[in-house]
Amino acid sequence: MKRVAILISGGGSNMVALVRSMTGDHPARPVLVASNDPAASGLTRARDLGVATAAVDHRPYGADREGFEAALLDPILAARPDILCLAGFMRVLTPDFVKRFEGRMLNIHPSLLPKYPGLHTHRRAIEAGDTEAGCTVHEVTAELDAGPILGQARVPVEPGDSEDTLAARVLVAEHRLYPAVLRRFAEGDRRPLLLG
Ligand code: NHR
Ligand code: GAR
Repeated sequence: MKRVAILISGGGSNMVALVRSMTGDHPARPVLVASNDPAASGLTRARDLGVATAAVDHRPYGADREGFEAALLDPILAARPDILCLAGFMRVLTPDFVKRFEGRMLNIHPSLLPKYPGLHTHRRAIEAGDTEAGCTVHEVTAELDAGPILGQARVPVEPGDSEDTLAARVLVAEHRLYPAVLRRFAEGDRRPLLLG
């Protein structure tokens, strides 16, 4: 059985989708949900689902990303994860942190990479006049949102979409895509999964 730790920063709806998927004949189980924000509502949702949680506030560390990551690493290493899933995790990770989990760390990003790495993806898609948007699960490498693609799901951009309406439609696709990719990844299958 693979052990999965999930890093969040906010509401954790992707985390909930991942945790709920890991039952029965699934090859993995959730062992930890950790957040850089002690107030993240996803932590409460994780506890309600019976998953251990940890919080390390990044703010006292200021520009000291290594210090923050060293503190975050303590509960992660104690949980002995085989796989680390970023799910709405909002802190860029240093190359040293990424190296520790090389080939074992996934992220879900709310765009059809390689389009729109980084932040404000929905605004950028609408401003560009795109008729299609979506989400990508990729392996995390030192370079932001640039690791090997493990899966993508597409959704239409509707006329009159705002950032919020598009984000909500993409989020529904995220909840389908991420559990499907994690299951395959835990089984050792890294071929890209293309949905919708
Ligand atoms: N770290 C590495 N090295 N590589 C990746 O691919 C990563 C990563 C850390 C997070 C998620 C990512 C996304 O899916 C992710 C992928 C945060 C930022 C960011 O600029 C950018 C991309 C992602 C997550 N964060 C600001 C920072 O200074 C803070 C922004 C905020 O708090 O709102 O870290 O989009
Ligand atoms: C999701 O849309 C995720 O793709 C995005 O934040 C949302 C988190 O929602 N991630 C990023 O923007 C990473 N920079 P959730 O907390 O409900 O899963």
